[in-house]
Amino acid sequence: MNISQKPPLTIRLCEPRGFCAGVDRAIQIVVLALKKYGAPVYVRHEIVHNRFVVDGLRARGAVFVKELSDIPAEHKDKPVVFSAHGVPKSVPADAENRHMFYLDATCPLVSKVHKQAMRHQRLGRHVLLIGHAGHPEVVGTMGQLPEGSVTLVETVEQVAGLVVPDEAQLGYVTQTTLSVDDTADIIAALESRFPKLTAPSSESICYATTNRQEAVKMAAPGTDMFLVVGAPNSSNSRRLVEVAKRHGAADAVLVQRAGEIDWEGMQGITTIGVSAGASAPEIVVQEIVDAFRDRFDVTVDIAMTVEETENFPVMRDLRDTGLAVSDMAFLKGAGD
Ligand code: 10G
Ligand code: SF4
Repeated sequence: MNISQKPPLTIRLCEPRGFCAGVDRAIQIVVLALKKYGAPVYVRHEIVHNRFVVDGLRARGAVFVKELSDIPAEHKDKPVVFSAHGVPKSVPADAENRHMFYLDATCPLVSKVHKQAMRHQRLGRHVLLIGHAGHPEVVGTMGQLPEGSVTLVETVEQVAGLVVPDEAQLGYVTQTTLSVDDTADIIAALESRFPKLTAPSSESICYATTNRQEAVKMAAPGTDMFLVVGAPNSSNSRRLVEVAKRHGAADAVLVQRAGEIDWEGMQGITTIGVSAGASAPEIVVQEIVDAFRDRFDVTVDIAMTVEETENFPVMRDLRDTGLAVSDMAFLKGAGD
C-alpha cells in the first residue's frame, strides 16, 4: 500500500546532461581571472547562455558588456573575457588596438570549426556555414573569413535557391550545437545539389551536443512531459526540447528555475523526462528534482547513454592561480 499522500512519479533523468567541457572551462576562466586580478573582470557577451551562471559571476565581480566599447576608459587595463561561443577576428584585433588585456574563452571545439572554415577558404573553397542567423557562434565563425566568403544555410528549403560563386569549389562547416538529425538532412540536400561539396575533416557538431540529444532520445518515449533546464537563448537547450517532442514526449518545455514550473499542467502525470542544456548548472537540475519531490513520490531512473570524460584545461597563466572546489561550488548540486 502506498502510505504517501503524494502521487507516484518516475523521473527519467538524462545522463549526460548539463555542463560540457567548453562551458566548464569558460566559467573557470572568469572565476580564475577574478581570483588572480580582482574585480572587475569584464566579459563580452554572456559567458554562456544561462542567467543563473551570469548572475552568479556578476555577484563575484564580473561585469557583462555587449561590446568592448562599453568598457569605461578608466577600466581599459582590466581583463576582458570573450565568451565560449567565439568571436569574429575583428574583436581581438579591436582589443589589441585599444591596448586591452583579453582572455579568450572560446571553446576549443568552436576554434576547431573556425580552423576548418579557414582551411576551406585557403584551399579556394567558398564556405557554406550551416547554422542559425544572428547566433553569436555563427557571427564568430563568419567573422573568421573576409566578407562574402561564407554563405549561411539555415534550412533544407533554402538549398535549392542557393547561389554560389563556383559549384566545384565548395566546403561546409556547421554550428556546434545544431540538431544532429536536421543537420544531416541539410547536408544530404547540399550534397545532392553540389556533388563536389567538401566536408570538414571532422564533424562540427560537438560531442556534448550529440550526447545530450542521444540521451533525450533514450528518455523521451512515453513521457507525459519533458523538462529541459536551459535558457530561451540557449541554442543547444532549445534543440533538446525539439528532440524530446520528436521522440515521443507528449510535451516538452524549457525551464530556467523551479519557480517557473507550471504545476497545474503537471496534474495526472506519471512519467517525466529531465535533461539540461550544456550551459545549465547542476544545482538548478537538483532544485527542480527537489521541487517534484515536494509534490510527488518520486523515483529517479537514470537514462544514461555514455560517460563523458572530456576536460578542456584553462590557459597556463590562469592554471597557476589554482581552482579550489569551493570556487565553483555556487554551480554544483548536492552530491557533487
Ligand atoms: O547553445 P548555445 O550556443 O546558444 O550556447 P550556450 O551558452 O547555451 O551553451 C554552451 C554552448 C556554447 C558555448 C556554444 S559552442
Ligand atoms: Fe564546446 Fe560543444 Fe560545449 Fe559548445 S557545446 S562549448 S562546442 S563542448
